[in-house]
Amino acid sequence: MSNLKLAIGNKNYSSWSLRPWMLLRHLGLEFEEVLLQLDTPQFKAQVAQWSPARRVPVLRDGTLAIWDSLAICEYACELAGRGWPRERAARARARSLASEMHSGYAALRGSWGMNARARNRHTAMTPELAADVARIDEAWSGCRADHGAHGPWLFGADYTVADAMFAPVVLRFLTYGAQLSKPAAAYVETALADPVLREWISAAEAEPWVIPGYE
Ligand SMILES: N[C@@H](CCC(=O)N[C@@H](CS)C(=O)NCC(=O)O)C(=O)O
Repeated sequence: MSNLKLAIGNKNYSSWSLRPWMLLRHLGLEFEEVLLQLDTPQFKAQVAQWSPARRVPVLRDGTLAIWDSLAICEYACELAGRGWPRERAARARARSLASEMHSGYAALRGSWGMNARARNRHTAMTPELAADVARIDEAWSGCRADHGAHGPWLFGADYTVADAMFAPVVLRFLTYGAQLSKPAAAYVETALADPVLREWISAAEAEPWVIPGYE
């Protein structure tokens, strides 16, 4: 029996939670999911019992707490013995992309917040936002050009941390109608057809909570 428990935020809004959730599911690691409702009076007290950083996501493995999405992804890869590309150069590239996503794309995050159930939202395009979208398009297209012959994901046949880190971006592009190149648009199609991501979206659609500040 698994000792893993993953604390997440609302599935509609918590982009950071989606990332390790996707990876754990794709790696076939069993875990108990605990949803802490964001923006509620009880959230701060609840999350403090899970993580010193007081944010979700947090993974508990018995008494061990692992917080921050990328650290959780790394831990999951250690448990599963996979999750990064097998080949060293591809692995380095996947780590670079995952880190770039984790630390960058401020304009994208600021303008196009994840809202898994929202469609046909429109915002003014700024040069910074356009640059973030173009950079992600370039990154995805490059991966698909180099690894597409081996399978549908960024690094071919296997779902990796890089795919998980970009999962919320796929949802943002859907919500806000990003204009993408053919290879990048095809990657969005692949990611949206993934039954694991579909399960998350369905759960987000079923959530009764609306946080006006995130809408
Ligand atoms: N760098 C962190 C970011 C985590 C984060 O900002 N989580 C948000 C929800 S998506 C949160 O817990 N917000 C609650 C708060 O700030 O009180 C990660 O990668 O996990």
